[in-house]
Amino acid sequence: MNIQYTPTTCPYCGCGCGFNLVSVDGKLKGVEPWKRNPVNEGKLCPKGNFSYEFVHREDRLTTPLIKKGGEFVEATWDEALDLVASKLGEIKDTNPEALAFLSSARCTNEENYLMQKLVRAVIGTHNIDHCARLCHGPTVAGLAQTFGSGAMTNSLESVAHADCIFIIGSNTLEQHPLMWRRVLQAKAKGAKLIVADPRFTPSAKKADLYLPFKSGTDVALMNAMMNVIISEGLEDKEFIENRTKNFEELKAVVMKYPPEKVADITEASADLIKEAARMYAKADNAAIIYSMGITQHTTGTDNVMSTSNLAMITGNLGRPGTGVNPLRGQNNVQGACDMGALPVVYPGYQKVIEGEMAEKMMTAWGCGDLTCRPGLTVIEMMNAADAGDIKGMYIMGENPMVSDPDIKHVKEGLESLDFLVVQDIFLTETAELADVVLPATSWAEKDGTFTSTERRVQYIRKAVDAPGEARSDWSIICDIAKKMGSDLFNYDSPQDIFEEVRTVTPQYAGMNKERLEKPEALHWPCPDEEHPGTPILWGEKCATPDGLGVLMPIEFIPPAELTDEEYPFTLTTGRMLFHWHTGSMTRRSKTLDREVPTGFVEINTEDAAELGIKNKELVRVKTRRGEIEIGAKVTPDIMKGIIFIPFHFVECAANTLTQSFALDPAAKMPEFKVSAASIEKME
Ligand SMILES: Nc1nc2c(c(=O)[nH]1)N[C@H]1C(S)=C(S)[C@@H](COP(=O)(O)OP(=O)(O)OC[C@H]3O[C@@H](n4cnc5c(=O)[nH]c(N)nc54)[C@H](O)[C@@H]3O)O[C@H]1N2
Ligand SMILES: Nc1nc2c(c(=O)[nH]1)N[C@H]1C(S)=C(S)[C@@H](COP(=O)(O)OP(=O)(O)OC[C@H]3O[C@@H](n4cnc5c(=O)[nH]c(N)nc54)[C@H](O)[C@@H]3O)O[C@H]1N2
Ligand code: SF4
Ligand SMILES: [Mo]
Repeated sequence: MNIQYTPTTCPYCGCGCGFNLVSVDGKLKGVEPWKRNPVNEGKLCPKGNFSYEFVHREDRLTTPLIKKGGEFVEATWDEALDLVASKLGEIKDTNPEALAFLSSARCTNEENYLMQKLVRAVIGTHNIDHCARLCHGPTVAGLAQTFGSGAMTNSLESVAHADCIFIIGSNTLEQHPLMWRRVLQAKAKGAKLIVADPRFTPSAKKADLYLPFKSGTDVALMNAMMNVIISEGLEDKEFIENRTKNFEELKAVVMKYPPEKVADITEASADLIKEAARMYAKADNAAIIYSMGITQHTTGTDNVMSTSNLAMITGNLGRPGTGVNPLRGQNNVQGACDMGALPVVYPGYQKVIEGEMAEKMMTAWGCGDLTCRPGLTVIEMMNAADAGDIKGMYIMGENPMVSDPDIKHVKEGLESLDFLVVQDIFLTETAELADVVLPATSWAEKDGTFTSTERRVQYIRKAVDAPGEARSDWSIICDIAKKMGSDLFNYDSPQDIFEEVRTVTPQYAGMNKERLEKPEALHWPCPDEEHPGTPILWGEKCATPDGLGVLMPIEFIPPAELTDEEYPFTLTTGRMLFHWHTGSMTRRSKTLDREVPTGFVEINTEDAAELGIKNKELVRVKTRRGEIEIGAKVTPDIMKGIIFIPFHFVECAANTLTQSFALDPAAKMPEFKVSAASIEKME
């Protein structure tokens, strides 16, 4: 019997926990703690614990598939790759801008790097994006304006040193469990916890102050908190004077938002707003944690900038236990952004519109002309597909048929393409629509790096062989590039690719193999091999041209779709502990699936009583996009007038109901957190 322990990084959330995968005779049997890992110190949440369960599933994709006469037929790699290369080549020769690519926050840095290099240097467009668009796009756009760069300012461990933690729009306990452990460590040392959320979530239940408020009113709420802070002289005058600009402009706006007035907009109590403001402002070190409740709005970027306003006027930046901490979601969404799997930036956030950057990348890659025209974002790609402007799409490791807003519209878009390639580990709802399906290896079957929410770059390591003929994403991309005539994709290993990443990504330049192999790993920016890495950002100055933090005066703008007589409820959507997004992995994990086998709609007890809806009864939820049938979960833990549906379950898909017509102007984010809906009993 051959037993092996392979130290690796969790494939689920951005906390980036480390553990050992245990294999016996080449098959995964379980996970064992990796106690010296500084992120999680041997602890794991259920998803990490059972992360091995989907790997050896019978229904893994094991061979390439080509659709012939409406049916999938097994193909050899040569047949499949020749077809992909020739179809992409055909469309490219007519118009490279008619091709669009979705890269993947589930894949490694090396794979994302190669995908954007293929798109830019071989295809000749910047039409590449990924799920960050539907996630922390507003964080990248918003914090770039206020701090000069958009990433979590502090490390996870740093939060354990806070005296007050303000969580807004994050259900940290369920969605970032090993970050939540740091919150509990701070609480054990006496820190006060404030949670603002329309739902009385498991995280909110542990709060010293729970502040319920209506979805889509975050700017008003935070303006009111700043109104109280400034009116009561609780602001940090020295920090404002020395480290920021625009205070008077900000003050003029927030003075228009007294808590009593904001109580009407937000349905939050004015007294609680005042109490929360005082608690946050009076703490020596106060940290803000936020996630999708802040970003998934047409005002996502505004919401993000409000969090940084709040931190800066109270001087809560650049020290342990402070900062603005957007919790990045997917295991490698930070890395996919860092690698430039975005339509506006090369690796390291270097802008594609700047001619100088194009020159730099042309020299580094040794390729021909690179365009300076920014590419399309996720939602724009789907709209362009529907309009016939995008003819071919390549989707690696995403499942938009469940995760994108307004699924009916997504389906129309994907079906009107001339050619669709999907590269995944399972035959997902999206893969079913493809012309060619390419079987990829999972995280347990390959090497590479992931970058976690705290900008920590960590290795994943191959523990077992891939099933059948499945191949790693990086080697598939290399072969397609070669078949399209490129000689810029000659790599022997992920490490080989990473060495190139370091040369073009300034934040990663100092990360050599020897340094990354230590369990401490490294936080970017790490500009050279002597640099220790940067767990805490903006200690002395921000990354803005003059080093000052920019306070942004922001007026409240209501959500795009408001309730009316026909659709009187505000529908908000999100996630739960045991499931991951479109369920492709967690619903194939028997232990996790047993916990929560299908979806539900949360409705407040009083609302349910008025409509005569009983717990667990099947109800119909409708919006202007469509309707679903789903079981009711009657609970006092959600505000009146709000309903909540987790988006993991295709049979009652929340995204049948959400809308994509209105986007955040800066980040192109749809409004996943607010739709006008009706809910009724079934006849
Ligand atoms: N178990 C599990 N963990 C995950 C994931 C998963 O699928 N499953 N996904 C990962 C990913 S990619 C991400 S991005 C993160 C997301 O992590 P979170 O953002 O924590 O998750 P969500 O459930 O989308 O939303 C968070 C909270 O926002 C609240 N909310 C709803 N509307 C509003 C609003 O208008 N304002 C405010 N302030 N709050 C509102 C919801 O009630 C919810 O409690 O989780 C990551 N971790
Ligand atoms: N209504 C609503 N919709 C939402 C959200 C919401 O809160 N509400 N949240 C949004 C957010 S924040 C996010 S991040 C998105 C997530 O949306 P997606 O990224 O589409 O969701 P996943 O289910 O994580 O899809 C990842 C796919 O990658 C595959 N995969 C896993 N590992 C590998 C690999 O190594 N290689 C390859 N090639 N494939 C692999 C999986 O099988 C799966 O099909 O959903 C968004 N959609
Ligand atoms: S907290 Fe996140 S990274 Fe850690 S085990 Fe759970 S899912 Fe994995
Ligand atoms: Mo996300």
